[in-house]
Amino acid sequence: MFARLAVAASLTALLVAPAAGQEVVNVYNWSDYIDESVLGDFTAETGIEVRYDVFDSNEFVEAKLLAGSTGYDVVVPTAYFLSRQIRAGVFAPLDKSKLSNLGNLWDKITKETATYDPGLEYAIPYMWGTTGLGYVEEKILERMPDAPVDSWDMLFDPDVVSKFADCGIHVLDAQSDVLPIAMNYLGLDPNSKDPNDIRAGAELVAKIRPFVQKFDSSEYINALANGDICLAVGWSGDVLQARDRADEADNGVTVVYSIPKEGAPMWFDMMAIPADAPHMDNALKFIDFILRPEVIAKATNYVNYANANAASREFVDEGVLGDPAVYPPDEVQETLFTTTELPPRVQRVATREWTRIKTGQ
Ligand code: N2P
Repeated sequence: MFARLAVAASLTALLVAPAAGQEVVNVYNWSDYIDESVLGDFTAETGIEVRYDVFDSNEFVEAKLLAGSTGYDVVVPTAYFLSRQIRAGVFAPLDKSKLSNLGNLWDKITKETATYDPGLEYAIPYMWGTTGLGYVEEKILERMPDAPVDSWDMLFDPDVVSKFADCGIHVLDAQSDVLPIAMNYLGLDPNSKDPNDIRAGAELVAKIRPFVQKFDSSEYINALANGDICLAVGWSGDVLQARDRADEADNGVTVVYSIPKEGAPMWFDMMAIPADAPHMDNALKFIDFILRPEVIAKATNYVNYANANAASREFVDEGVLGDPAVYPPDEVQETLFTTTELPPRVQRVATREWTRIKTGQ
């Protein structure tokens, strides 16, 4: 019996572990953020196996990175978090001589990411997007035919949001998105570092807390697609993936993504290499592969997130490239805002407020 178990265990090990001597790269990325065939393509070409893990929270990744020895070779935090992680010494500077495809990047986006990592010294933009509203049209209109779907009133006006509590509302568990959205709605600077502004934003969110079913950053994709919830504060591509899943299921659910007219966050997720990465060279090969126009276009076509690769445009499906929810037109872009990290003292206020909101206190 013992011997049989031991054989079974070693067989399992064979299935998950790479063959002796096989090269690997350990990648840690957001959930629902790649076409998995991209990983297979990389292995087929390089012989390097991709071990791919996913997360759905910057705070969670940051805690791991700060503790060190993650074993990851490539990690994809949001630029807002990345800047302080760079300062904390978490990442290795990129050896640009090994990134032959850098020239494909889109300067419009790298100008934005320069705020967080000037000169792309530590990180390369992977995808970018916005944070807005996802909703199930049928359920919303049934409850409120003139629902202000182009406004954050959907979330912050108690007379409006209360109408949707019964069909299910999820809000991202991401304070660095939700508090600035609330501050912006109040007419405050969404990038304010004033603790009083943070508290005012938190107060607004706390008021609508009773109507929120769950703070969640990944389940809402399927929940929207199945019509299990009717409203979410979500990330652009996630909501659009929900839309596609509902279309495919042909289940009578129409999912729509809206960038509210008052303005919404625009953010950038960046590929970086931990300073203690076990397979530094493979990490650079992986990042350089992702920088190829046809590779990142394949990912964009699958996840409905805009990338930062100008050369990829000719490989991005017309429907995706022309979708204003993926690549917002200029007049919408003007309403978007970016934010930068809070000083530690203010961050502690935000973290405390967020916990208070989530626990309903
Ligand atoms: C992918 C979410 C990525 C957006 N599911 C968060 N920056």
